Amino acid sequence: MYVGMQGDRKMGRAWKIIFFSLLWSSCLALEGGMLTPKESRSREIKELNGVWMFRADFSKTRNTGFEQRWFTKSLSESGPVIDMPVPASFNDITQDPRLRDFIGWVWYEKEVWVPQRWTAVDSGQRVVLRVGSAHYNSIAWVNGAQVTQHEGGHLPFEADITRLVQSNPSQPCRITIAVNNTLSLHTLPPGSIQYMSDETKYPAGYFVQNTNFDFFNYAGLHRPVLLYTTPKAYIDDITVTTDFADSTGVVNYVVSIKGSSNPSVTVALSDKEGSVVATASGPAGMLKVVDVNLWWPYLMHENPGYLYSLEVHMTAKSGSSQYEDYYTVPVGIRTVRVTSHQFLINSKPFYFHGVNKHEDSDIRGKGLDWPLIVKDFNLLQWLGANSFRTSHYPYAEEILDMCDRLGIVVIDECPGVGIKDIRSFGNESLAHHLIVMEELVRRDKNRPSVVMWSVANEPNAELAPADYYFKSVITRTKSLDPTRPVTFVSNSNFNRDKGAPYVDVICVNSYFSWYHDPGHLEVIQIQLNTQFEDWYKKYQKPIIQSEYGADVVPGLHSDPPMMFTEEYQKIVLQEYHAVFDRKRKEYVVGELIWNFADFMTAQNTIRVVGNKKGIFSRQRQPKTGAFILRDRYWKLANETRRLAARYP
Ligand code: GCB
Repeated sequence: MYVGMQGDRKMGRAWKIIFFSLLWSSCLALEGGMLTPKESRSREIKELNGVWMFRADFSKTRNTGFEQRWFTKSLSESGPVIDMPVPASFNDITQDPRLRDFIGWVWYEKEVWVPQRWTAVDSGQRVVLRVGSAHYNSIAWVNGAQVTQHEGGHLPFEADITRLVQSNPSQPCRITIAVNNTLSLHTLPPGSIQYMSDETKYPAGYFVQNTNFDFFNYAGLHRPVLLYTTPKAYIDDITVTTDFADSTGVVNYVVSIKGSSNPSVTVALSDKEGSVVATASGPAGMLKVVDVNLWWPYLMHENPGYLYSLEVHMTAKSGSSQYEDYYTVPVGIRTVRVTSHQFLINSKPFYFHGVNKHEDSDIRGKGLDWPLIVKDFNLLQWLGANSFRTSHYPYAEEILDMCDRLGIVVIDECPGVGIKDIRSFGNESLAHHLIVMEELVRRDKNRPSVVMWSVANEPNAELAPADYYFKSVITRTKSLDPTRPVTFVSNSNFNRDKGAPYVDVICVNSYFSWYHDPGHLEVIQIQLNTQFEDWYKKYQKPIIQSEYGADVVPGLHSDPPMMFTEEYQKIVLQEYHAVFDRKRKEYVVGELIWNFADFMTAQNTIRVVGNKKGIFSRQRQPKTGAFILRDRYWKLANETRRLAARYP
């Protein structure tokens, strides 16, 4: 194989990446990996989705469940229970407004038979309980014994429950999960409880939860809960980084094994047709792929989202037992790089023409729902969107799997939204933010669709402590993953933003003619132009317009346009687009509409049953803005492809 001069240099870079990957796996503070549960020759899964027993602890202290130890026996024995679907938010399932707006501990329980072949003491299996996400604080018990606790929604957690299920194989296994949606100044997102002590106005003990973010604080078991097995010695984590030189692809891998001190590891990379294209042995190494099919974004190539499969095979001996484990990870071979004015994927300029989303829908709230997921990807493809930001928290792994396969590019955002209070910039908050970034990187590090991490949305970045705070979070994220750029999304003044010096790409939100100069469409172009010039002159970094838009109550019309009508949103979009078209020739590298679809918020005077800035309604029907964007995105896609063809 001939790689050539430039290629040799790139191979040097590849070894550097292996080194970083090793460093990366060694500097993680979290215990173990968090590989997505998958069936294989050596692994089985049992999904626990469906109807669970449920009770909200309406007691004054919200603490009765712990005082009465509800986890020690069936929930139905300690009081009344209702049916609750999992996955789903609990808020919109019943007709009870107290449950919709509930703050405190809710209790879920499910009894499950664990197959005998898992529970036999000599089965050689581990049994793991996995929760895809639960908002916000969670504690899980199995047969009354606490097995784990986790802080933070949107990211998975798990517990090895082998001993518990093997010690009682003749009984069904009782899984109890308590979830508390109370936010504090040190949670992500932050929030605070306000007690109303004036008894002439409020009932005794009355409190509300205040937040600084614009979406409903849905809670519950939001993503699948499942049991899965691995052999006792098993593949705990895999880290893959990729590169290419000319037509040769490079896949660097690091595998970590648990349960054995001298395992043997082999890896085989297969193409889409299932033919093995490279093999290696050992826990870390480099694979070369001749005539590589790169992973390309949707609409940038006729074959986007090309995925190889890396099958990792481990064998290990422990005493007289022999263990074997298989795990397959999809691999998209691609590079990401940022210059002073471009965002490069596979060395070609990439322009983000996409959306911001929410995990949000009628009835389910933030619960994972396959029909909704597939519908949304159909709409994204119809729209010609090549990207989205996971505003304002990590989305389900199931969604990111689709992005990897379809070539939809992702800015992966952590739940750092609404960090406004100065007390949320102290050490306690920072320590938690670092853990969350580590959990996020650990979960999504191998995904080709993820091209950038976003550590926050619209924090109060002008405060003095924001400097140290963002320097720490961004530096840490870069050390966890040296292969991807890092950003956060700002709405601060360009001159006073203390976090901006540390980001690789400037992401700016603005709502000209909406929150500023409402009703004055004529000021958009001049203000947007000034915004871009200010940021670019100061930082010389590529800029993404990470939010812009206007609320529309579907079906409201007015000409001349008035706020909240379809015509008004249309003109806002067109005025923004005129400026994007000038600036994308210079340093603007993307535009993400706020928002893909209408979504639920807390009730207040500026929201009409939720935020209506969607270009689709909450039920995913298009507003006029969707057609404006569709025309534009398909045109932009053609241009990006033409431009890519011109690039070496
Ligand atoms: C923003 C926020 C987003 C809101 C949006 C709005 O700047 O980042 O969470 O929903 O504005 O519509 O107000």
